[in-house]
Amino acid sequence: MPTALITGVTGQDGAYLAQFLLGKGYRVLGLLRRSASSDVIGERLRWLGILDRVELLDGNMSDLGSLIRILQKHEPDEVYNLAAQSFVASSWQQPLLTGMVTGLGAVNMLEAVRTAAPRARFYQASSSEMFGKIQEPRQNERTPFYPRSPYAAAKLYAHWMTVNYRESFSLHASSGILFNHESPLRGIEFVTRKITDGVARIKLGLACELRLGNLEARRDWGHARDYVRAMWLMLQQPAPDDYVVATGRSTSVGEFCRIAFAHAGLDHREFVRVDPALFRPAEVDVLRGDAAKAESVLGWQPESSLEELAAEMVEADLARHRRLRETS
Ligand code: NDP
Ligand code: GDR
Repeated sequence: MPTALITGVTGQDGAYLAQFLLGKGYRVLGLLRRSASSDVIGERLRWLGILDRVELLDGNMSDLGSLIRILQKHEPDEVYNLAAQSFVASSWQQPLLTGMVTGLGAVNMLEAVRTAAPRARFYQASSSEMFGKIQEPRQNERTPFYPRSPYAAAKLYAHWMTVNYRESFSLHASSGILFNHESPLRGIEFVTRKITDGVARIKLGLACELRLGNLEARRDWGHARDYVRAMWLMLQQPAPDDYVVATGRSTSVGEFCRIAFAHAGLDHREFVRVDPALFRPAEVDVLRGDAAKAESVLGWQPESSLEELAAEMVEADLARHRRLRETS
């Protein structure tokens, strides 16, 4: 039975990846940072019904010793580095922490792998945010980067360190440059989930408006369940490499609102208000990925459409708010 270690296992992607790997017969270990709110830890794993099947190990991306000890003890075959301060808007408020966790945290894990498990295959969660102020209308593995936030700059450092450790120490280290991917398990601060949660509240009479920032921003949105499959495929290749993972379809925040509200039989124009306080200091205006390499080398293709994704998210938020209403 192969063993995989996932950092960020309590996040959206970590939960779906754990479910995917368990389905493939892996022993799944997850790095868990200590929290005073232990009652809500593992909520996403519980939602997927796999909390008792993932072995949670105490550690932190900022503590190299904890990472080395975990690798020495468990000798994983695959390490998926998903942990990060991942919210772009917060990275202007906490640029140093973002650099330490999202940037240096990845290097801590690379050092730990190099030291304690050099034969393990390593995956780094790189991001389309690294393209930032885009240099080409469709972004692929050869498109120059132009990060526009402390988060993106930290991810770019982690990305190049992954490439560097691959070239310097012959690690099987791959980097997935993933475009935005969403699901019912998406954090509520991210725009798609904020919208589907808002739709559910408005539909159930719990709210009368939804305040958003830049409705013109365009993103290439896919389903997280499809994207964790691409992570695994990268580590099954004989040689490590970098891959863009995207749908190739770019949609505005305003259009996502239209789709999500329409699913609940509502007209978004009646409820969405633009709040200038929610605009970012520097915006990534548009992203659209070209995943031709992932398609040809990995045989990867997305399965969910944007409409299916929005419908699944709205339904999950409606069900959640109905449950909360019944139990309160
Ligand atoms: P989430 O924000 O949902 O999850 C982040 C995870 O990192 C959580 O498990 C969190 O733990 C953990 N974490 C944060 N700080 C530390 C720390 N100091 N030590 C240990 N663990 C820590 O992110 P996603 O699941 O959406 O994304 C996964 C990865 O992929 C991230 O690196 C993200 O930047 C990247 N990415 C995401 C994309 C997306 O569209 N979702 C696209 C491209 C890249 P806790 O639960 O305790 O907070
Ligand atoms: P992003 O995701 O920054 O692309 O990073 P987010 O959903 O936060 O923003 C997408 C776009 O929507 C605009 N926007 C708003 N965003 C939020 N959060 N809240 C609002 O009210 C709002 N109104 C408009 C934003 O300005 C932006 O243009 C995500 C994260 O998962 C990263 O970790 C990951 O690397 C990238 O996706 C790819």
